[in-house]
Parts: sequence; C-alpha cells; structure tokens
Amino acid sequence: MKLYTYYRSSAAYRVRIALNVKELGVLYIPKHLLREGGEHQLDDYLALNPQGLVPALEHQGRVIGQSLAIIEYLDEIQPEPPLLPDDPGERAVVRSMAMAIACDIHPLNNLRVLNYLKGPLGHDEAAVGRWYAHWVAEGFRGLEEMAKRSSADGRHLYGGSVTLADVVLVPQMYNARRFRCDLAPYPTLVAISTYLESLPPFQAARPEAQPDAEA
Ligand SMILES: N[C@@H](CCC(=O)N[C@@H](CS)C(=O)NCC(=O)O)C(=O)O
Repeated sequence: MKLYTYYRSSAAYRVRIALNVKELGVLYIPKHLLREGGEHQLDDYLALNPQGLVPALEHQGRVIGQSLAIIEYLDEIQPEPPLLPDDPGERAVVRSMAMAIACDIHPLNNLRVLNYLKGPLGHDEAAVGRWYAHWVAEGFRGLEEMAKRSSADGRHLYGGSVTLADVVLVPQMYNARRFRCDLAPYPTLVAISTYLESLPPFQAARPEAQPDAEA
C-alpha cells in the first residue's frame, strides 16, 4: 500500500489517522504542494491521480483519490476497529458530521482556493485570513451543536469510540489553530479534539511527525 501525502495536507492527515487506527502498514510518498509549483501538478503524479490533489492511495494496482473514499475503503478491507457504526442510521449521522467538515469547510479553504484569492483575485493576507476563519466558524457552529447531541462521553463526536467523524475533525482543528481561528465558541469540539490528539494513532499522524515535515 502506498499513500501519496504531504505533511500539512489535512485530507492526507485524515487518511494517516485511519491507517494508524487500523494498524495498516503503508509506504508514504511525499508530494510537496509548494515546491516547483506543486509536485502534485507534475505529470508523473497526474498520471496516477488526474485530479492532482493529495491524498491518493495505491493498492493492488488501483489508485484511489478522495480521503473519505480511501478511509471507507480501508474500513472495508480492514473492518477492525470499525470507523462506522453497524446501524445504517447511526452510520449516516457519522458520515454527515464528517461531511460537514470535508464537504462544507475544507473545499472552501484548501490551498488552491487560498491561492486563487491571493493571486488572480488580488486579496491580501488579512482578507484571506478572514475568509478562512469565516468558513471555519460557519461549519463549526453547527458541528458544535451536533457534537453536544451525539457525543456519549465528551471525547468523541459520535458515541463513545473513534469514528470517521473524529478522524476528520482533528486535522480541521489543527488547521484552524494554524490559521489562528477563534475556537472559544466551540468548547465541545476543542475538548473532543484535545482528547483524540492524545491517542497514539492520532499522534503518529500529526504533521510534525511526518518524514517530510519542515520546521
Ligand atoms: N476532497 C479531497 C480534497 C483533497 C485536497 O484538497 N487536498 C489538498 C491538500 S489538503 C491538495 O491537494 N491541495 C492542492 C492544491 O490545492 O493545489 C479529499 O478529501 O481528498
């Protein structure tokens, strides 16, 4: 199994957490998103993943893009410990929490969007920072309420064990802190993330622990 990754990519961070939770061995192949205009835009990588985004997982001759698709694939080939509940209704709720981040926050704030705001649209760093914080706040406001209703122990977004929703939360929290977003209005999310970040599979997946990490 090979994972095309970048230490600071939050979508790759999700997959690294899932791989660690499932104790699956993987070869990490870093793709630097900034060097040479982005190694993810070079022909060799586009031949593997025409979307030109990280992460991508290569396994048994197939290349899979999209972190949520990769994580669900890992959950199917290695069912223990499960990242999705057995019950279809519970599974849908967990997916909805994961998608609240992966579909509604992250795509508005990923590198190519920020670069487009700064470059062609000519916005300065301060404006881009406001854009970033705005979409985090919009997404976290609803997720905070969802977490209050669905967490069984104040340590997991749903129920009392690690799910797909937790795997997606931690990288988004990491990025929110990196961009200095105000997290005071989301005490439930902060408490959950703080607990999860202390777990070994999450620790080993954090950007600073990656072989391609930069100071
Ligand atoms: N929906 C995709 C998002 C992937 C994505 O946006 N990856 C970012 C890094 S977190 C990327 O490759 N960005 C390169 C760019 O924006 O040019 C997923 O979940 O895998």
